[in-house]
Amino acid sequence: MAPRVDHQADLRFMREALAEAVTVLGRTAPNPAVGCVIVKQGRVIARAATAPGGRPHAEPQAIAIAGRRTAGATAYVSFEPCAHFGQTPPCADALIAARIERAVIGCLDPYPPVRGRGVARLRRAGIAVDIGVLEDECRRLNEGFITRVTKRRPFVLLKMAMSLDGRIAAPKPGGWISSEQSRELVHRWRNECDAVMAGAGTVIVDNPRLTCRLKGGRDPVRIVVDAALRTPPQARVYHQRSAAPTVLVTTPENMDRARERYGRKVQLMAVRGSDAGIDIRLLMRDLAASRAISKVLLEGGAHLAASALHARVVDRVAFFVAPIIFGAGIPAIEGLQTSRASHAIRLNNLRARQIGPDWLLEAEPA
Ligand code: AOF
Ligand code: ZN
Repeated sequence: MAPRVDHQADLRFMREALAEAVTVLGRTAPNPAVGCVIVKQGRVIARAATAPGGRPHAEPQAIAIAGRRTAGATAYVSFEPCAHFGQTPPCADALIAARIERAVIGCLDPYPPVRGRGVARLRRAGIAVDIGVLEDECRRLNEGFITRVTKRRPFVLLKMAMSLDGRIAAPKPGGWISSEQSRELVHRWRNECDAVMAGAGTVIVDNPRLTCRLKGGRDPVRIVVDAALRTPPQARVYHQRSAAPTVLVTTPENMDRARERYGRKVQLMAVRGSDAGIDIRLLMRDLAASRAISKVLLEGGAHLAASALHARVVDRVAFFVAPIIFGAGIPAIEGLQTSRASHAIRLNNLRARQIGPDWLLEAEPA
């Protein structure tokens, strides 16, 4: 007999599985962040998330916590249980061996050895499977992993803080544009992204640290894109005490000079140039392939933002607009050479929410 389905309960327990996954975001590379909650007779008997470093996966940990009580239980998993023998045996088999009666899955895993096969394996063993509970949230949580697997590059979130008249800096340094609340949200993003990236101009003007200053947070890899080696070696980003490295990206011709100028404290990466400097599409592909970086927080400045938009590697923009007018200074995006509105970069699904005194505008390039 098929188990009784309670949609309200499904939503509630999937939300709990998502909450588990959120706690390990940014810590499970190269694997996705997955949450698993096991429920019996309406009660949660175990919960787990993918371990830091990606293994063990969420499901076997939850099964181990539940022990013998898994027989006849329902497993809520935010991401399709794996079906392949990778570095760990298939989670689908672990659920089958645990005699789970029903599995509720947030979204499918696009990774080719798994895609749809986890579900098929469960169903073949007689487990009732429901797919797509809180699907959008589950996909969004692993948008980094999904983008890396399907597009072979990281998901790129372009974040900028600007005045009401679209400036990201006044002519001279000093003072914040966005509010403390907005800046705290950015630190939450740094905590969850694999890497944070900035261009040479931003490093020169703002001298950012690009670390995560949240309690309990962890630093992303810091990436500075500096084709011409304009950033000063004493810039703060090169002198952080951090578990994560700073990576300086420059052209192959500049590698020797970079080694001399910045020493051993930074990791160097050579990426072939386009006419304007670094080929940003190549850079992104390389970050995904060589470092398993799934999600990049691109924090400007104006030129790097323009080349990322131009190269069509930006997946979402997040613009913090502050109630302040400059009438001078650096525009948010510079160098696209759009000659008329019909040639502009269009975005879909523009939405706004208030963050303290600022507004956060988010949209996806079409
Ligand atoms: C799950 N549960 O918690 C995670 C999964 O190399 P392996 O054996 O660790 O397998 C890696 C793949 O497993 C990864 O690419 C992704 O498709 C999936 N991740 N699967 O059932 C989990 N993190
Ligand atoms: Zn697995």
